[in-house]
Amino acid sequence: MSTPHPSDVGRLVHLGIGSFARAHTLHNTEVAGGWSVVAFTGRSAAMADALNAQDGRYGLIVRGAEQDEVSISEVVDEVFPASDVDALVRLLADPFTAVVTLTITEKGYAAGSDPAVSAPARIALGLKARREAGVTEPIALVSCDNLTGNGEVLAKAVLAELDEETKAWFAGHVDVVSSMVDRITPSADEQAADTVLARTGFADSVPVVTEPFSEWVLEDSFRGRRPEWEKAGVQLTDDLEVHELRKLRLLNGAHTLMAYAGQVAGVERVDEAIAHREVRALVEQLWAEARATLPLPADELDAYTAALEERFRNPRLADNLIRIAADGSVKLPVRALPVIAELGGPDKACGEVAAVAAWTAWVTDRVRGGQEVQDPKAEQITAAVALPDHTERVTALLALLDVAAGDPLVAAVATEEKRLPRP
Ligand code: CS2
Repeated sequence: MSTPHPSDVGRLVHLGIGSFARAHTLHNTEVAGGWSVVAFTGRSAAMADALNAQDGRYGLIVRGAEQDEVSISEVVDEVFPASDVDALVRLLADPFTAVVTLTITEKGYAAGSDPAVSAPARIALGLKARREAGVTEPIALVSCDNLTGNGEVLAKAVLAELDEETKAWFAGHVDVVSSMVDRITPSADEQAADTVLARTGFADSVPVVTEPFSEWVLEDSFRGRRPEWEKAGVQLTDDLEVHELRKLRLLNGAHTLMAYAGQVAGVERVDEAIAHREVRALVEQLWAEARATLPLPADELDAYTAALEERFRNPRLADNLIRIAADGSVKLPVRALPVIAELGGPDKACGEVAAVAAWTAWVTDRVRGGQEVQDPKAEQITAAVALPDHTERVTALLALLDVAAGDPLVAAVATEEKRLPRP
């Protein structure tokens, strides 16, 4: 395979090149320097055509509360559509490839055994080819998705697709690394391309808009080569879990609550949701509950939530709630349900219950209003929402989150749904 961006250090293959990866993991890899990067798209192949047409370059607009900083990234050498399984297999069988990073979203880890639609199944084919090629260099698979223990989830998904021989080879040759990634990256607005052109002279069809804040914490478990991400301020740790839980429960948990409660209350963006008196009160409640489950000092948590609030209030970021509302059936079981369980039930976790109730209310409003819900369980959601009885509908929706009909959460959500702020 040709490497238009020659590197004698190593190659990183990225799966799922959306805006987030370009704002965060790939940007950090560029700052670390020296690595060749080849990327694969998510489901839509359009990003491959768009980026290849501009030699992998893209404009990165870092949008602070007062101003934009604009730079051009040149980290990506080549982009393939996800459907090009042969290209991935060739790259993974090449000893020069030492790291695979993934931003395939939460649902990507449960995509099954068909390599055409499942990244874990494609990785399994690549690892088999790597073993058959006799490669002894270790390769690291790094999950960068919002899941607790994302490395373990990835390992399980890949191992489930491996043949016996490659499974036996896996432990000696593959490191699976969990990581916590954070940088709020909205969908780029229509003016973003003009901004890149005006500031840099580069005509970009796929610019990225992101916030100034960026954090990446990785498990320190690489046996092989990896980019020197420390140069970009990335942290390596032996205790990732606390970083993951803090971010998933405080940032993503509040995001999910605002995404649904905000829209139900009639607002469209994160900055509007956090400024909405009643939605904000729910966020405060959720934070108070989630904090109680985190083994961190109070002053650290105070600083973290204060910083979050400032990030959410960024008046120029224009982060639409609809972006965050996608895939609720896979996000709530990670962000809200474990807190409710750890606190001992719904009556101890009103803010978290509100997040779940806001989801049931939002999907109901949306489907009944004739609009789509983007979710891997969209069909089941539509069927549940058709139930006319209030409790039956809530019961059917919560069943999609694996909450049993007799669970006290069902009654709590049915009650809370009626109390949510409305326009
Ligand atoms: C958001 C995340 O889409 C979502 O559900 O909560 O994309 C969030 O913006 C990132 O995790 C921030 O790092």
